[in-house]
Amino acid sequence: MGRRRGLIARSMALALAATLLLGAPGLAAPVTTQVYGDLIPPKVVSAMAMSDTIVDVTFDEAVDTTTIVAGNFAIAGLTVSGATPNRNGSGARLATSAQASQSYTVVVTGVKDMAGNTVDPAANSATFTGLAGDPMVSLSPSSISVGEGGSFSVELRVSHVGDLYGVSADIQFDPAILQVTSYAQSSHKLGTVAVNQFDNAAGTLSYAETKTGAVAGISVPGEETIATLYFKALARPGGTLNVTRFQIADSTGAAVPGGSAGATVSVTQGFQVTGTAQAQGLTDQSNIRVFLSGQGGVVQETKTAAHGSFSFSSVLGGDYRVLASEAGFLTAGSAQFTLNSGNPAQNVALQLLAGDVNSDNVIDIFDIVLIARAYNQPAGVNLTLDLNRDGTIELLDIVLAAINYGKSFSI
Ligand SMILES: [Ca+2]
Ligand SMILES: [Ca+2]
Repeated sequence: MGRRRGLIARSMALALAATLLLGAPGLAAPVTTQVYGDLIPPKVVSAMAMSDTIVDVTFDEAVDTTTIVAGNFAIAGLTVSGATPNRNGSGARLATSAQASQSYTVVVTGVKDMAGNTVDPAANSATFTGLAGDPMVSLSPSSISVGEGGSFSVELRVSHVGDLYGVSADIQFDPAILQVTSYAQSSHKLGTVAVNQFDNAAGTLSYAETKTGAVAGISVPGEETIATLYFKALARPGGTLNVTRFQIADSTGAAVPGGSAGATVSVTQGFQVTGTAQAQGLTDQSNIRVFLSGQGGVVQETKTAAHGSFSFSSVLGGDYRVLASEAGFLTAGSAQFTLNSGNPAQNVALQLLAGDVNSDNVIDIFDIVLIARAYNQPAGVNLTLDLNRDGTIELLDIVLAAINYGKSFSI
């Protein structure tokens, strides 16, 4: 490249010198770049799958577009059915048979530069990773269940794009059934959030994110989360989140053709779990952590209010337990119960026994030793050891643990 620029600069300088010597521009001798013609053959710089049936090949200079024909490009394992010039004449866009998610090598023959040099045999190939699927803008999960009044999130994802520079999506929903609870939260995969707005009266949410500057896009052979969208379910039976419009842009500013997929939201009756969780010996029963655990793990978490009261609402039907934990106390758990239309609300009372200061779910000699070693120290040293929260680690704390000696908790 540098050498070619030098040649062109020299030819221009000669033309200028000739003009000065002859004294009249119109009579300048015909000095052309042909004298110092481009002798350097074009090189293949890179290849990249743009979709599961499109591959872009880039050269290091503009090429003769009449040589951009399918027969000049070979990819082992794929059929090249078409080739068209792109990237201002220094690239080719190939139509291929369906790719798999694997490495391919494109070998170029017969492509010439503007001066007629045939592609450099030492630089006539490039490898790329195939894309196994159409470019997509989609919402994930595609199917969501939520209790009436409950909240949920859904991810805006992009998949199967070789050179993802920017993406936008407009999402439509029934505002009587669903409402956006906050702006979309970016995953910062592309960097700059260009649009992030919603209208809960109209039932629309628009999000767009892009990279900035003259840089390549990101390769998304599989699926990437671009943003997380937060909603509340107002009413049964639910509705859909439709992607009404989307655009995928590559780093040349061209649109990447693809598809989109929305999500279905099923809103069911919201069940309720209420109760109390109280830690033995404490006057302040607030801020004890309470967990509602379903078959897949914790589904909601809260903290107790005064007197240890708590509640979970908008809970889906199913089997649950309630667990409560507080530093220095043995975790407490309810028996399993089932929420359904026959049992839409469950009340649970839990008591947390004092003494499990090392949080191993057993109150034993190790806990008592830990308290005894801090005997007469202020609680500021280790609040967990001050079981009755009176400010000092002393006999009453040891006795609380000793009373519960041998008690244990198991999930
Ligand atoms: Ca313990
Ligand atoms: Ca104490």
